[in-house]
Amino acid sequence: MRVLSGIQPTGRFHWGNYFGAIQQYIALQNNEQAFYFIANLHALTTVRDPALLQEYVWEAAVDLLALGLDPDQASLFVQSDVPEISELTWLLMTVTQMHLLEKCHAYKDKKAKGIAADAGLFTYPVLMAADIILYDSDVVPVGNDQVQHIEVTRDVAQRFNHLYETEVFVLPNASVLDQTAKVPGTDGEKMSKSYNNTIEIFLPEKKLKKKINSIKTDSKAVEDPKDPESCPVYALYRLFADEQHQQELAERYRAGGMGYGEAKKQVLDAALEYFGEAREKRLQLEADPDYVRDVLKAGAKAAREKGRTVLERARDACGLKQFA
Ligand code: AQP
Repeated sequence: MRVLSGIQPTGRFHWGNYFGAIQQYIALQNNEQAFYFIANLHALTTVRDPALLQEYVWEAAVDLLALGLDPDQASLFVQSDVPEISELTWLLMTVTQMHLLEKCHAYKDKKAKGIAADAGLFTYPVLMAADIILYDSDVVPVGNDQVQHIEVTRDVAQRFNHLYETEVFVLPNASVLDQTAKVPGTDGEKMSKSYNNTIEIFLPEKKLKKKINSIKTDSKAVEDPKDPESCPVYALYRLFADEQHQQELAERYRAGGMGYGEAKKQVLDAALEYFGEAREKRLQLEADPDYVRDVLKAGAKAAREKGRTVLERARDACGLKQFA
């Protein structure tokens, strides 16, 4: 089974990215082949500062390695280091029907929130389809918000196969973890960089505490019984705690006598412990930039090797004969 996923360097990674996607990257990395990439071409639609984009790409690579991505098992690379992706995007663009893109909710939601939509944002699912198809990917680990885009990928790949009467592209499937497919942010809505409600994984402890304290709750007094199921603090605690600890906290919610401040403190302690090892690993990686660079180079080489074969198949299928 071939696994692939990408993550945008549009800021530092947050708990939603980790529990929705990165956690799966690590769990699936020992498959036949696993490709994980930092989606800097996608990020161009939101990050317009070149120095900042480079910084985010670098931090993304260090974060992923610190969180457990193992370059001996999976290839980690930067999207723009595989130029084949842009050519395949164009080939796919020519078979993508407008109505498929018009109904994509990521685009519709951002537009509804007043975020300016350019052609890059509108056609993002086609670039994403190319990202996936270029490596004959079978499985794409993602959070809930990306499932629709995988459906678009399947539709586009199928249409290409149908139009050119060949099984040139593999049809991928999304892999989604039910429990963490939509991690809530500090306001209870989906945690998302563009909604300004994220809790970043590697925030320094003081800032992390401040962020966790900003999670919105209702105004029930300390002595009141509370409902864990409708509380974002509890939802976030569940990410880190085992079944028994989850139940203990839920009982304390229902019994009353515990304020939200105390529950938030439990989230903080659990998060610090959960990511403790990754924080230490990150410090080591920061001190060894050559290692990180070598990982990205080797990852891009492996990705290009595979990508070239698939692009060749696509070029042949649609009649792009090479003369030079
Ligand atoms: N809240 C979330 N819960 C579960 N999974 C999530 N993902 C993102 N937010 C959540 C998953 O993380 C992967 C990488 O995300 P991305 O950065 O490529 O795209 P994104 O969904 O656009 O992330 P953001 O924070 O929501 O960024 P903006 O605001 O720029 O759109 C994906 O697999 C995604 O599902």
